[in-house]
Amino acid sequence: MLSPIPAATAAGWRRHMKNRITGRSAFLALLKDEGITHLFGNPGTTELPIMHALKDHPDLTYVMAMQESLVVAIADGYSRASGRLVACNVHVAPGLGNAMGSLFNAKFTGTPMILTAGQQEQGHGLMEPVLYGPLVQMAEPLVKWAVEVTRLEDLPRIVRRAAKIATTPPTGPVFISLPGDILNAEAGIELGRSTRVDARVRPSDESLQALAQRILRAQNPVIIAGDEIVKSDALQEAAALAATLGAPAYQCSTPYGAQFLSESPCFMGALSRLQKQVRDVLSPYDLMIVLGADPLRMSVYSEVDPLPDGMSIVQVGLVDWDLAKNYGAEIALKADVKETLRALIPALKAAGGSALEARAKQGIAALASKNWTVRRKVLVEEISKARDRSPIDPDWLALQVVEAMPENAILVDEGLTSSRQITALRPHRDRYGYHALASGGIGWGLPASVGVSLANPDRPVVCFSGDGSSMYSIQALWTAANHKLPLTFIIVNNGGYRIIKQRLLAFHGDDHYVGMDFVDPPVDFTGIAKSLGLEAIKVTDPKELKSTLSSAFSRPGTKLIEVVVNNSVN
Ligand SMILES: Cc1ncc(C[n+]2csc(CCOP(=O)(O)OP(=O)(O)O)c2C)c(N)n1
Ligand SMILES: [Mg+2]
Repeated sequence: MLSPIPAATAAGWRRHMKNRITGRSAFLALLKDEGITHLFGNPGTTELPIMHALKDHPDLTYVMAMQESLVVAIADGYSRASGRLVACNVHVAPGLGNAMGSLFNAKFTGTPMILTAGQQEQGHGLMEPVLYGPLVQMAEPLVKWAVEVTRLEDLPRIVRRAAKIATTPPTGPVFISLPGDILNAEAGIELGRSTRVDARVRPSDESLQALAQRILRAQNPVIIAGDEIVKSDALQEAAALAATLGAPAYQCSTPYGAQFLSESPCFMGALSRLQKQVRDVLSPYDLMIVLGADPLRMSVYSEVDPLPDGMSIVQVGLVDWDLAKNYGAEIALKADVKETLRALIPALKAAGGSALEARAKQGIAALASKNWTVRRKVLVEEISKARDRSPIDPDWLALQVVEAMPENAILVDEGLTSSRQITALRPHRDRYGYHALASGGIGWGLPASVGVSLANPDRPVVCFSGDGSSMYSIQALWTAANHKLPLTFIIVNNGGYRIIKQRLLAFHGDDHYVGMDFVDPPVDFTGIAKSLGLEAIKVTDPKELKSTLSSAFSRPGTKLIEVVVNNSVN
């Protein structure tokens, strides 16, 4: 005869019997409890348990994209335009492989993302069936945490921890491998609870005072603004700091969001990624106040160092990897940008008094003839000279798009050479109003705009993309049409990789452009769009541009406008 179960164990047993749930359903229930409303994915056999369980979770919207790099980029766009945790599911080793470029991008921007992949059943994997691969090792270099679930009872702890890690600053993607036997098993398990770590910390009083004093000692400070201004919702505070000091503010050299209010009288635009130019821009200043940024992240090698000799740095942000990463800082504070500024500005005012006020007034007056707003006016006049040019001038196109966009629209930008002026033309007014390619890995824009739109159903979205970039993930058009998104794609057709040609010419003095044109045969972008279910139109005449854009932006539906532009290299 079996010995009787002790009372405590019996209670636990009864609870387990009551809570019996499959791994697949528990996984979706856990995601929902972590605030997930959309699961972005591309299914295969190893994901079938999840697809099967979706039936029991009708409140979770599955968004299908036709390749895994798109799945992750759509999720990325959703998170960047909402600040929310996102979840996406890809197909075992080849699907994770396809997703890597987009995952690289999500790592670059610190996107809070739970990426999962179905995995062959444990044990079965040992026999090396097709599709099997070391998923955890594959994902590891690009995520904050990568893990495979080996027991169903560990699933809740793993998903809870994954959500917590992804959302705790420095935020970023995490990866979970989900073997089929775990998803299909059933057990009585507790789902636990969600935790969000509140990391909105302020520096100590001593550090704040030291920072205020150091800033007040500077003769000529300059502010460098980064993405943590968006993440911590500090646009107003950052503009207030600039106004308090009368100091110019630049976006850092990799600006990929609305990281400063463009119409602030102190805003000067973004730093470029040309070392010599950045050095020249920064050389009049004696203190760089870095707000939530890797300030001088560059692209192409140069012998010139972008930081002028003798420049001092004070830096604030939660991404501690970026604090003094390349250049030592006199003061480096691991703290929330918004919270720090909320305490710093009154401290500066109290310590600086009327002398600071007078200095600020002078500083703002000195910037009045060269700030973003003034430069915009000059630029508009300059670009407008090309209004009748045929083929259409790409800068003129950018200006027309900016002028035709509805006030509340969101711009997604992967326009490469055609959007070089777009942030000098369109002001950043809210933190989710502008999103651009960050890491340099193209093919992000089209799918990201789908995610941006899904996250902001009440705002029209405009995706401005180079023709070359669009072809890395053109099937994003289908997902947009499938969800009937109020999204307009503008494809700038210059028939090739203009930026690569420019660089071959500039760096090698070579104008023999091999593999940089796609004109034989030409790509029919309107044809592609129509075949994927969109309304599409091609514009070649500069006179038709304005009316075509206004008409597209004023009507509902997902559309593509292909604009043929001048394809000269320089
Ligand atoms: C994933 C990836 N592959 C290749 C490149 C190299 N690359 C950078 S820009 C570019 C061409 C972009 O062409 P397009 O979008 O048409 O813009 P354009 O230069 O014509 O303005 C290429 C191939 C890259 N950055 N990322
Ligand atoms: Mg091109």
